[in-house]
Amino acid sequence: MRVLVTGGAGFIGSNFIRYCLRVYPDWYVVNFDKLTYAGNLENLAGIDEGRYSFVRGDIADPVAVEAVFSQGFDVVVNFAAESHVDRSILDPAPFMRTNVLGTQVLLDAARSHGVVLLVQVSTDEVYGSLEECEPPFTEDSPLAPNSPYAASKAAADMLARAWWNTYRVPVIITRCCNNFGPYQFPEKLIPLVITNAIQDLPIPVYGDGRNIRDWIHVEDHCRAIAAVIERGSPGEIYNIGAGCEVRNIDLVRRILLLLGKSESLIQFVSDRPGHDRRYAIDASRIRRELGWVPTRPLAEALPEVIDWYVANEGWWRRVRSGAYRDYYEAVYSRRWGGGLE
Ligand code: NAD
Ligand code: TDX
Repeated sequence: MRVLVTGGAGFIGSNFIRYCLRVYPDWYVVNFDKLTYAGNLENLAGIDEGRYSFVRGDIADPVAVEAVFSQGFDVVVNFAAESHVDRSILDPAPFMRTNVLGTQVLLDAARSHGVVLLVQVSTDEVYGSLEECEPPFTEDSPLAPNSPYAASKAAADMLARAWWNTYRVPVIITRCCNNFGPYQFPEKLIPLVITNAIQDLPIPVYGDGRNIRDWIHVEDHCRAIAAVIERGSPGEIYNIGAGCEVRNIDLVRRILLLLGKSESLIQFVSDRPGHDRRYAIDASRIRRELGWVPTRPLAEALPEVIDWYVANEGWWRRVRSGAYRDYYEAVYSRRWGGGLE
């Protein structure tokens, strides 16, 4: 099977590519990525290139998308996005271009090339925020996005719905909760806390720290997307979650404890504007219909993920210092010509 993965140089996309090449010996994967600040080819270093290749390009550029689609694919998985809520508050424009316009360009290409399936990787944030007493989000919960990021992802979901209903483009939307695992860009909470704590730097906790997130190991998310590809129904939406709800402050304290660091590193800072209080996902549909179950709960997997960041200090130090851009330059210009923006 030929699979086009967009955004495969980011956190979840790179884990998905590694997972697919390991588990499916008959899958051939092309990674189409713009290499924004979040795209890091080092995330895929050492990968066997017999069944994998990289194409640099922008999902919002119809000419580049047409060129890559003309290679011919059965399945497209769209991970490409601007993904950080704080950045969307500072500057929403790139979120609209990539997350909304980019999805439209991919849907049009999927339509004209007749792909078998397009998986639109969405997020629980499209449902907005829950009170502590409310039940978790189901696929039927109303969309109520609160940040520019969440609004752009909800808009993309609406496009996917419309392209299915109008043109019968075979699209499936997945909505996953907060991921953790190796290769996560250290602007996100868990790798930020781990890498700051290792360096004895202050750890910023927004507001009162009592916001709740529902955490899933990235490999469980990847297995869920693979299950959707193999057994999902076009036109459907599948929530993905592992049922591991934790308050931010409790998570930060647990990481500090596991690293043997002092809680005095914690600094409460001003809250994120429009900060969603709680996310929680009801994943019973994907469990029931596709037989998927999460296997790496936060409590068990967190120590191992912390160990990964401890063992891969060179990786995150190059990301934090910006030196990973040099790796791009060296690899990119040697192999594909041209430089970075
Ligand atoms: P990430 O920011 O780590 O990676 C995004 C990747 O997309 C990068 O490699 C980047 O270079 C690429 N990209 C950005 N704009 C592009 C464009 N215009 N054209 C081509 N490539 C482009 O993000 P992530 O955390 O891996 O998230 C992947 C997807 O999963 C996103 O769609 C996100 O909304 C969704 N998601 C993430 C989480 C999470 O907890 N991280 C949870 C649920 C859903
Ligand atoms: O420094 C911080 N301090 C802090 O208290 C950071 C970066 C975050 N936080 C809080 C904000 C959130 O309540 O931690 C929580 C998690 O924050 P992020 O890691 O930025 O994730 P979140 O905003 O929940 O969004 C993530 O999950 C859903 C991903 O970034 C999205 O791409 C995904 O769709």
